[in-house]
Formats: sequence, structure tokens, C-alpha cells
Amino acid sequence: MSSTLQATWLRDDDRRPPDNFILEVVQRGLAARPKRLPSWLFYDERGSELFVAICEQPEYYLTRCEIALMRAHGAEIAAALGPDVRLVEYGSGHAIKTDLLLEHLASPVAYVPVEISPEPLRQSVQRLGERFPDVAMQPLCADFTRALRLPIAPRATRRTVIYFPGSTIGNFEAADAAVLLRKMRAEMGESGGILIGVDLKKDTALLEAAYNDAAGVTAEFTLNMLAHVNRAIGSDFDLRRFRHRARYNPMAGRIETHILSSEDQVVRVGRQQVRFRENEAMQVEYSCKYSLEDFAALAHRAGLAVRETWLDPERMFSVQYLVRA
Ligand code: AVJ
Repeated sequence: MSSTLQATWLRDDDRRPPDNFILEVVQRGLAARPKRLPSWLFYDERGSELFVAICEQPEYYLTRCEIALMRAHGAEIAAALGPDVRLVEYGSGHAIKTDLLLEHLASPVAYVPVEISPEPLRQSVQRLGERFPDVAMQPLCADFTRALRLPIAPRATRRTVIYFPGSTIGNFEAADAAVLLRKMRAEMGESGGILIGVDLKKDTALLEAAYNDAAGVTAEFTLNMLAHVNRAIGSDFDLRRFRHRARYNPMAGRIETHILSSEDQVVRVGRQQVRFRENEAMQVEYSCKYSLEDFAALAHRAGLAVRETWLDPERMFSVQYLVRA
């Protein structure tokens, strides 16, 4: 990845990024102009829980639409992937959609969830292992943007399919998204595929509502990044002095989430004192939205072709099956 803010620890037995690594990432991000922090910092245990709560908000259509789509087309999707698949899920979190795929797959060989946050990883493997006792569970606690050492499959595999639901690809700017897709292309091998959830461009009001739910769960999720950083490195961000802002940038085709400083203030981060001006905006997340044509062009840049596309009835969200071009 070209981003300087990516995680760089990668040993499979690491349970989490070392705190001194987080300190470095945070200090580097706060030294940038404008300030920015990488969105993977959202996902400590609390952040993962809050993300599950976001998915239950009425405004956050992404999860609802993707689940509806998987329910309607799960059998067809599984048929497209074929039998004896090794399923590798990037950023699996609580793996709430994985059941809808595994229940239709013909004799899947193994499930390899790749997740940065150890607790959701443990829970999902426990749950799926009970529900699908014939599928080998091979969890990897790692950052999926790094080169992965996939565990040896327990038996012959027809193809490796990388499952990347939830429009997490939207968190990467186009250039980084192409690099990530290329990495996936290499990892899946010659006969492999990528099953990817991609959120689609739509009316601005609907998009902005999804990232500004009335119950304030997204705002809490955003600010939890500061709480996570405080816990990890002992900084003293005061969450009451910051607020969440998410806006659609129609030119760039993305939701841009910022943490705004409500006042002029100084925050201690390690040995540094970092000043925030009143209303200064720190960038924490992009959620890129695509048209079907946009995404096909991105796939093409990564040496991939869209083999099949499935949409929910309202055409809000897509699940696409990519293979080598
Ligand atoms: C998990 C990255 C797809 O961008 O929609 C939800 C994360 N951020 N609400 C998204 C998120 C704010 C989500 N992704």
C-alpha cells in the first residue's frame, strides 16, 4: 500500500498492534496538514461493537441491503464460486454476513477470517465453527492490507475466494484500492476470485443520513477513535471537546468523515503537545461510492474483470464477483 499510515506489524501471532506503533502512527498523522488519522484506529473492541450497532441503525442502509441481497442471491453466488472453495474474509469483524454465504457453498474447505481486532475474531470463529463443523476454521489476527501468510489448507482446494463484504473497499482512495485489489489478485492465485461488496452512488441526502444517524451511534463510533488512542498510548484527548462530521463530497464521490475540534485546545500525545484550533477538522475516514462503471474501471486497473454483479431490489448496493482479467 502506498499510504504511509497503514499498519506495518504483520506476524500472525501478534494479538494487536504494539502501542508504540500506534504512538508513531498518531504522531505522524497529527503532524500532517491537514491532520489525519487512519480509519483502522476505529476498531478496538468497543469500536467493533459500535460498528455492529451502526449496522442496526435504520439510516445505515448498507448492511440491510447487503444482507437482503445475500438472502435473495446466496445460492446463485455460491454456485458462481463453485465447490471446494477456501474462503478468506478480509476485515471479517463479527462476520455477520458470512453465514449467508457458507450455508450455500458446496463443501467449502476452510474459512480464513483476517481481522485486526482479536475479540470479534475469536467470537466469530467460535460461532461459525459450531454452525459449520465440517469447515476448518483458520483465523488470522492481522492487517489485511499487508502480505498475508495464509495457513495451509486441510485438503485440496479448487479455488481461493477472497470475501470482502461491507464496502470496506470504500475506505481506500482509488490508488490504494487498486493496490489492495492487486494484492488480493496475487493472493487468490490463478483460479481464484474476489467476492466484494461495493456501495453505489446515490442521492446525497440518503448517503449523508447513513453517516449521521439520529441516535448518534456513528458520532460515538467516530469519537471512540480518540478514546482508543487514549487507552493505547495514554494521550489526553477530551472527547467532550471534539465532534463528528460526515459529509458527501460529490466531486470525489465519497463520504468524508472528520473529527472537529470544538475549541482551541492542546492535547498531549506522548511527549508532544499538539494544538487544535477551534473548528479544525482532522480527517479520519473516506467511504468511497461507486457507479457500476466506476468500479469495473477500478477492477480493470488491478488486472481484474467483473464476472458477475448482484444488486438489492432498490439498487442501493452491489456484490460483485471478480476474477483475473
Ligand atoms: C465498514 C468501512 C464499510 O465506510 O460505511 C460506518 C465504516 N463508518 N459508518 C463505511 C463506517 C461510519 C463503514 N465500512
